[in-house]
Amino acid sequence: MNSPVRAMRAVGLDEPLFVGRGEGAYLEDVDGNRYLDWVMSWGPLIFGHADLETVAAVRDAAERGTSFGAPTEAEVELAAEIVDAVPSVEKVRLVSSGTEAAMSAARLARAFTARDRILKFAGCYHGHVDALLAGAGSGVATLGLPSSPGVPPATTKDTIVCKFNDVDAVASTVAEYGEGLAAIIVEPVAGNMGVVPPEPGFLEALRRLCDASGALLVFDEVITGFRVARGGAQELFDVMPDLTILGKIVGGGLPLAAFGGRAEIMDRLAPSGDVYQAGTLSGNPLATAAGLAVLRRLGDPSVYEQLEQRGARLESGLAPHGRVQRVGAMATLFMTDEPVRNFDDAQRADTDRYGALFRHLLDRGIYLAPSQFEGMFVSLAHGDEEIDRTIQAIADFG
Ligand code: KE4
Repeated sequence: MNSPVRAMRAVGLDEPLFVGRGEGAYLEDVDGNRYLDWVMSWGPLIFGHADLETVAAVRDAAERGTSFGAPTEAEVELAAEIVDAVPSVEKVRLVSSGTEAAMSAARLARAFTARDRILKFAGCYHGHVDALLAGAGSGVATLGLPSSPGVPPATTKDTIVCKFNDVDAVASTVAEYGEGLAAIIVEPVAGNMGVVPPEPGFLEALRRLCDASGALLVFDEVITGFRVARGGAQELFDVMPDLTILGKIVGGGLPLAAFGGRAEIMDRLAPSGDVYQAGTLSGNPLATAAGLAVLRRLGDPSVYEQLEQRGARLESGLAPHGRVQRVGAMATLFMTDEPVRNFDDAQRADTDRYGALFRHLLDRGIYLAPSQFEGMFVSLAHGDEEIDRTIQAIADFG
């Protein structure tokens, strides 16, 4: 079990799915059972499982070698695709996971501002970086307490945790710590407490507060990047961060993530600058081949028109069965009738009922995220048939 959420304990199972293969919107487990997949590897597979162009590109790349530890043209081409797509990104560094991208972006922000404090939001997840595995305390804005054993308090003492969508909490935190604040890091559309959109003005307020305090605004677009729009949430909401973290779709399902932003910030990275960051498999040729095979097709505007149509169809079908929250091709059906504006709200959802829904659907060959606090990831492989079948099965749950 190489990542906890896969264990399916959050939905009351002690035997997780073991997958044999994927194809389009479907998974097949090792016993030959077929499932309609709404997890889609947690977001990377915008064209579905075993997408023919991606598989062919990876196969071709593998025949030329799997890793060189030296620059390749594909890395430059993928960087160019990212710079072309993501409005605020002038330069980008490729890494191997979202965690590595977040860790590196945090270090870069601290170096660039010569400050240590980082403000994050309860319920937002940026990978298992020690400094960002900080849970919220009881206060409006609390100094981060380690949210896992093995994270020394010293590494989270400079992490401040605020409530998502709470502009006043952020403003008071900036007022108190402004001089020492290196960055505000946020999922511009939260996906790790279930899908929680930013309330109108929230992202703009973060931008203003960063400008006023000299802190950098970091958008963690690992999920939203290339999903809610080709240019991610920063394009959709027209709010420009100083640094952007990308993952999932950018690697086409292979281990590739990235962080990027203004050239004056990115130039601080070694070898051009003095901020150390490195990786044996950074820009790996198989991963860049997969990323390019995907990103090169996202310039077609019909991609996002289709994703929006399918997302809207799913949302309207789910609406009678709980609180649906959606942005583009990411959605969550919360087991509550109340709006979910932050992690406290999300935790009031009936997770037992969600677990019962998960098991009901799994028995009917439909694989929902094995946690209430995750999303449904619509892909271009999910057609009306898949959507309508899912809606009917949820209606049958009652
Ligand atoms: P990875 O290190 O797992 O590649 O990325 C970490 C990460 C960073 N930022 C955001 C917004 C993320 O959602 C993630 C990882 N997402 C989870 C699921 N929401 C990955 C699934 C898992 O942990 O197994």
